[in-house]
Amino acid sequence: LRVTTFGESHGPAIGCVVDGCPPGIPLAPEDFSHDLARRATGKTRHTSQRHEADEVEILSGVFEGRTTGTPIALLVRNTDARSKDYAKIADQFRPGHADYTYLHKYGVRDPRGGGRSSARETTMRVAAGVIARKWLADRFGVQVRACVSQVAGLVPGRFDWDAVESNPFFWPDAGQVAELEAFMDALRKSGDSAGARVHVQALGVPPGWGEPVYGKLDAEIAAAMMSINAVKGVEIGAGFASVTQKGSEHRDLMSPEGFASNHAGGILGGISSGQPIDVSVAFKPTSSLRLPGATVDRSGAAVEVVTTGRHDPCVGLRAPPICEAMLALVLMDHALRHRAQNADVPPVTPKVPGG
Ligand code: EPS
Repeated sequence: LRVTTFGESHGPAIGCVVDGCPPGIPLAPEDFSHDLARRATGKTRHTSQRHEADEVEILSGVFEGRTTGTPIALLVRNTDARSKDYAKIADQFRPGHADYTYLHKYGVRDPRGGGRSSARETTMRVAAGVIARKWLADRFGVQVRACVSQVAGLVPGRFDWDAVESNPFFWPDAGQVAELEAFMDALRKSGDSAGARVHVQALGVPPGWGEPVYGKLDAEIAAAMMSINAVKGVEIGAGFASVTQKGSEHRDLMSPEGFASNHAGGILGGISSGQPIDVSVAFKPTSSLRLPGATVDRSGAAVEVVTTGRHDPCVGLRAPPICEAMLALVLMDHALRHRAQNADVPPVTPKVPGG
């Protein structure tokens, strides 16, 4: 499975191509609405106030409501881009923003907006992910879900997956929503931004998906998460906490009833173990701030930059659907590869713990 996106935040449209998808999957434009709405801006006062319709047009790869096996091209037209705020900073670099490195790479500055470094690009990752989620659920019963598990220093007091979709923060503790609202209101008023952590999980992944050395499942999940704008860290299972664990604590004991813990995050030796796949993703505080900051302009002169416009004070709050999509896409890719390599392999013994 190969996925690429195209388009800029302030261009006429954004889109993606999903190539290598099996034929016969039912697919209609309305299948995308739910996940795109979960990711969208402008739904609450806590996100960017840009209002995009985010309507998906299927340009290819689908005939009479089913995928044909040919490349699937999806298009979303930009309907609410506003470039005037960017004109003011067209010759300046935002500290902590990719506009500096993009210019060094390409020698071209697109002054219309965030371009491909804008979170707008993630719309099409979510759209592509819809296809993978559908296929994984129908074929294998695999479910992918995510929540925000930290905002700045705030962590959930309790972890209830049922609470996640009923508040604007994808937050697993309904009792803390008022506190988060107050935090976000104060943050927005201050002109500053905050980081966040997203926990993304896949349930029902059978054991055996992945690769043992090159293209390990965890390596490809980490690469996929790291390719999302604003991501600065990825952990699988216990992640960095494994540094201070003893082997006797970290190992997940097994019995005929199943695994006693999941510090491995569902992946052993680059291959799924059959346990839930647990991934934690760190989103940096966004760099487009109303607070003045020291920087340089294109000529190298010292200037002070102030970013106005419609930006997210905490872009991680919109990230759970994006992380779900990336995890689903990597899993679908590995499921297809596994099927190709193991078509003739008889059922596995020993029995899977808990299976
Ligand atoms: C973003 C800045 C704003 C946001 C955008 C993310 O867009 P722009 O300045 O490019 O118009 O509204 O998010 C979206 C438009 C979206 O659909 O996610 C940024 O700086 O990342």
